Amino acid sequence: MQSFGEKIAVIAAGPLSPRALDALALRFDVTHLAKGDATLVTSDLAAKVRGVAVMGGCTDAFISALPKLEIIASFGVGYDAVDVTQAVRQGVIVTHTPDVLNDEVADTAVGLLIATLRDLPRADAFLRQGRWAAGERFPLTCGTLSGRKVGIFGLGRIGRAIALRLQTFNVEISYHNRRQIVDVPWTWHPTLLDLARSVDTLICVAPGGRETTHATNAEVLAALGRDGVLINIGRGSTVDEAALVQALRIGTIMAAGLDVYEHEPKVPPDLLALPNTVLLPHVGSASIPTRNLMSDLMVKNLTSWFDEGRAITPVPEVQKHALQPLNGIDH
Ligand code: NAP
Ligand code: 8YV
Repeated sequence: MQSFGEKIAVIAAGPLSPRALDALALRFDVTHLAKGDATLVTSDLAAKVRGVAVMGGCTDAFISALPKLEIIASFGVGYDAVDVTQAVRQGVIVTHTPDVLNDEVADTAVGLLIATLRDLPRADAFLRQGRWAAGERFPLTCGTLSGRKVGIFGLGRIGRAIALRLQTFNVEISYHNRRQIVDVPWTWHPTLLDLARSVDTLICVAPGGRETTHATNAEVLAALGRDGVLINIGRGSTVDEAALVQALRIGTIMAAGLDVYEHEPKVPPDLLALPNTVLLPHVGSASIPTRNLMSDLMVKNLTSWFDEGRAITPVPEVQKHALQPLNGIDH
């Protein structure tokens, strides 16, 4: 039983920033765990923890090991690593950090697209190696953004921000979502394969999870054609990495720019060895200002839940439960 003035016990799991940990410590009795892993939950934690702040995953076993748990505040907008099914079963709210990172991730996506088309990392390396100064010329690139047909897989918050940026370039834009959006000027395609057949550049910014696993497969890649470029800024699981390696190796598509991978932080050696890839270490949102906004929103979800009885940014699956029951009566 919690006595007056006693801090609520929460677990901070994963590599959360000092800013997040300090903010949590002001308000809560915090135990920092390396990750959301059931084997790290002691009986003392099981008996008292009511909230979790997490960067990374929360397994079914971890959630089940915390019978008093009310809320999981996840750092990041994508929450495919949190077992929401178990959370819902246990009546636990899950929150994430949407919107505050849209601009950063969209900027990174456009930067990655141009870097991939124009071979910018290799041009930088060429200069640093002294080859320009020594009289060599960096080869002209096959790729150019101008005149491309860009398809966006996942025209949500971030996808729209990418499309709005790309509107100012000389490109055609279309997209695939499960549902057509009525208030956008871009062409909708009912399947990802239809989209891929009508474009030469595919930007994946769809969430991970069962429904999108390996959605970008060999057939989709082949449909992009020999000038095809794949950019993945969503989740690594949405692309069949083995099929991508093969498509890049034999010239089925021209190039790929990736920020996310199937088994992070592992990147297949085959992908590393290919010259027609630009590979980033999952840095889509990774600026200090944006990570601070994400961190603050994660913490606010916890404080709002315990102070005011409402979560600020619950994930869609739990939205109807995102208010605390009043006097035992559910809303
Ligand atoms: P969002 O607003 O929920 O947008 C996701 C879009 O994907 C929606 O338009 C949705 O439309 C579509 N979608 C979902 N499931 C689909 C399916 N099975 N088939 C086709 N379309 C589908 O999410 P967001 O805030 O833009 O974030 C998108 C994702 O980006 C996150 O989930 C995360 O994985 C990733 N992300 C990566 C980074 C990074 O650092 N690289 C940073 C932030 C986010 P419908 O519901 O109509 O299908
Ligand atoms: C974060 C992300 O890097 O928000 C997301 O879905 O992928 C990134 O912004 C990630 O959540 C940190 O774990």
